[in-house]
Amino acid sequence: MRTDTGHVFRLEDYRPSDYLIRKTELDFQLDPEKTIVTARLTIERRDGVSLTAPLILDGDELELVSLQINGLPATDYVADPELLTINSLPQQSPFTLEIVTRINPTTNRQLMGLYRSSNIYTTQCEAEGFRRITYFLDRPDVLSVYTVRLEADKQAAPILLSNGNLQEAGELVDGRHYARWYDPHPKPSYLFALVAGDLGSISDQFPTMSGKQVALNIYVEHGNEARATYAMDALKRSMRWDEEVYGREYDLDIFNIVAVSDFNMGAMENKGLNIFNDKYVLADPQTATDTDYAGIEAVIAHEYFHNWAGNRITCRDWFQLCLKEGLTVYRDHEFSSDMRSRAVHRIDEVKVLKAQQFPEDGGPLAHPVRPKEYREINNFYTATVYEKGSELIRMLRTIIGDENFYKGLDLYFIRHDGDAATIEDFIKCFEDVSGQSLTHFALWYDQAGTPLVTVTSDYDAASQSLRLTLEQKTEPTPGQCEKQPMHIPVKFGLIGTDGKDIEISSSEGSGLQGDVLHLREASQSWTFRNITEKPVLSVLRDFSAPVHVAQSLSRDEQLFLARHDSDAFGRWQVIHSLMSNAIIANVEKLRLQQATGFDPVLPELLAELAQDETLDHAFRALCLTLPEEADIARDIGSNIDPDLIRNSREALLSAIATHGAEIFAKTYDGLQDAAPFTPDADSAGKRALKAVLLQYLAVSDNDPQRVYDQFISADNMTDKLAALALLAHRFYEHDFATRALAQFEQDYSAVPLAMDKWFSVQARRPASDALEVVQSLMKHPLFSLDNPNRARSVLGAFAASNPTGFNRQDGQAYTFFTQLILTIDRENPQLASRLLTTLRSWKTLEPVRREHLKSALEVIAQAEKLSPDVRDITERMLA
Ligand code: B3K
Ligand code: ZN
Repeated sequence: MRTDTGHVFRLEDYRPSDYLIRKTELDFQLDPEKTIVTARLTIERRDGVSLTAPLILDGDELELVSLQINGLPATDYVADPELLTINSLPQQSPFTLEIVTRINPTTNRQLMGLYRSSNIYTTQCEAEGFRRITYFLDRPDVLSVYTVRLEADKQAAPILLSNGNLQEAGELVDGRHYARWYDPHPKPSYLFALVAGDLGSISDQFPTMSGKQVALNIYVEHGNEARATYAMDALKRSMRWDEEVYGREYDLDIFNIVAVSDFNMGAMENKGLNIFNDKYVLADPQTATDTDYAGIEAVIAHEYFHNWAGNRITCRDWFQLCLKEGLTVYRDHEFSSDMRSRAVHRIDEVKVLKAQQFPEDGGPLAHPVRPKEYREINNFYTATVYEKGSELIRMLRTIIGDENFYKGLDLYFIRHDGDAATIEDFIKCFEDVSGQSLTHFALWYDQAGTPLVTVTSDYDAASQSLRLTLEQKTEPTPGQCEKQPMHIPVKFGLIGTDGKDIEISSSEGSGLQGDVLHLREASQSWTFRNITEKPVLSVLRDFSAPVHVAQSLSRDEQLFLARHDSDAFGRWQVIHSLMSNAIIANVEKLRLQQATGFDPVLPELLAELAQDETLDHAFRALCLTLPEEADIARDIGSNIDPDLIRNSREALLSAIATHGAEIFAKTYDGLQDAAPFTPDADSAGKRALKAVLLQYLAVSDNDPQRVYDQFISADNMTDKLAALALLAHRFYEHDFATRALAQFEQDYSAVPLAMDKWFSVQARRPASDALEVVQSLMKHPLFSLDNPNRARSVLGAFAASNPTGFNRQDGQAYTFFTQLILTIDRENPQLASRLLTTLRSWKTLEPVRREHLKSALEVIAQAEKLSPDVRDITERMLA
């Protein structure tokens, strides 16, 4: 294991490398334990660099076999597993270097570099995995043209893939064969990939906008071919969409995707050879839920869209990660919104942002969208860089308008094609096309924390005017005490008593543009004239900026917005706040041991929404879904007692269920569909509504029969899993729960992605003995810490999605979990540190739990050997 050097990398220290690698020719003699890699590099000394400047190449656990310079053995060098320093180099540039290394793909359990997963050789190089294959200038601003020759046993590895186009393939002696791939597009080492093994595939073709035929292949384990057709369809739709919306055409003859089962994250955008966690490729109605289908569509699109945003234009250094990730998340969100319901998708995006990014921004791991320093770059593939990064692109578009947004992107794609660029380069393109300074907006990239926007309004009936004041404040975050006001675009509307938006054409106070208020100062006011009646204010429509909003609306105003806001997001948000506030009010009562109770207006509103045929099913489902316990904890903010939150949430659930029982049953029955399963958004919306109604009915029935019936009769995984979760969480002592879990296990024991769901459902069971449940799940023959999906399905689900079970007051689950982090860290530091970040909000817990968790984190901090990944997260969390 690589141990921590404590080195801090700083953006301000960036300087270009002394040498460039123009050409990279790689030869792989693939062998499970002893793979020999020969790298022939054409190296150029940059102008002005001293002839005596050493060439320092990165390595990681490498074994050097030989080294030649211009065809002669090198003598003046120092090689250790982490670094190759060559002191004497030819004066003449360019020169060639031939480096031979030996690596062991089988023992590589970090899943970085070249490794074996189910007998398939595969790679993961972003961010710094290429240095585990050969010594290299392993940094994104060194772009090189790659030729890759792969050689392997033909029976064990009939398929040999790398980036670019296939140049040549053939048979060799002793049952071996080879293939040579050439990628004409210069690329950084993190985009290198190879795959070799015995795989099945499906193939298709895509005619590009200029009439070129691109061969498309998706490689999967034999037997899974039919489960890749949805991914293929999503790929073709993504390619067409990128042409139609952004004018971006694919640039190779072939596009390959490979699905592997051991993968640290979702997928990887290697040039022409995307490698995927099979979770984001494989789907059929029996094994994948609607969420899985939507995830496949989004991730296939995301990786494809990187071809321009990331591959053709890459990042100068890893501090600029959001340049490719924020933009690509934005593009995949837009794609999914075009494929599905835009309003529903926007609500889902915001739910994820609030659940993942807000706690990050408000806790010890807060960092700017473009961090200024890091110790381990792998820890910065965060919700802040990705999701908030995408929100920044969205705000940019709101600020400069659609036309300038597309013009600016066109300019960016032309001006920086083939570059390793920075955020400044990107912003400049939009300044150039719009003629507008974006200096103030760009602060969003450098300032961490979620601003709080406080809204106050004052209506004066005599002068028929409304004065609106917005104030902003951002709390200090680690390393950033002083915060400056940001440029916050706030979409808004004024709604009249008839429920319609009042037209606003002008205001006193600068920064009104259409329906957007541009808040730039700490405090700004606007006065609107000719407002003939007191309007209800709808602010931050469409969630136009990633901020918290504080606004005191009366209960009647909230109910009015819940019924009349023309902005679907605004409507959902206000319903969500009504629910959250009701639960929080009861938490306080429970804390003081006072009697609880709910105002019946909320249950009435939800019953009304459930049967409102003018609203689409998915939207109704979102409105009827109570905030999660973690959402409520975030709204409370401190002194969190997860048991009180759960009890209070259950009480509201029960009040809604009782009040709406009849309507919910009627609506649920009306949704029973005889048509065969299709994964489209409309049908998925119906299933989502059915699932939330079934939850209320399970509570009001207080009997599992209806749920069990759905479990048995379901013809798809979405309906089946919704029922299984209700049985396992609400009726776990009932025979139906035992039977359903056993049936599921029997039916799906050969389908790992479905078994992940079975493990996860049980790890999320909200009960006092959840820890024991988790411990027994880990003894199951199909459990393994080596497979990241499986480890996450139990440990990730337990820590992140079982607030009462995980936060038991004696702290035992914390000790258990942190010990496992240490175990996992020895094999797979990225998985360990990712799991550890689920504890990022530990400081918001009530004192007893907080102290237990602190002690558990301190045990990690004191461990003798820690990876840089886990050391960094632990120390930042404890700081
Ligand atoms: N770029 C990869 C993520 C790599 C993570 C490295 N620790 C996937 C993506 O964002 O598309
Ligand atoms: Zn990405």
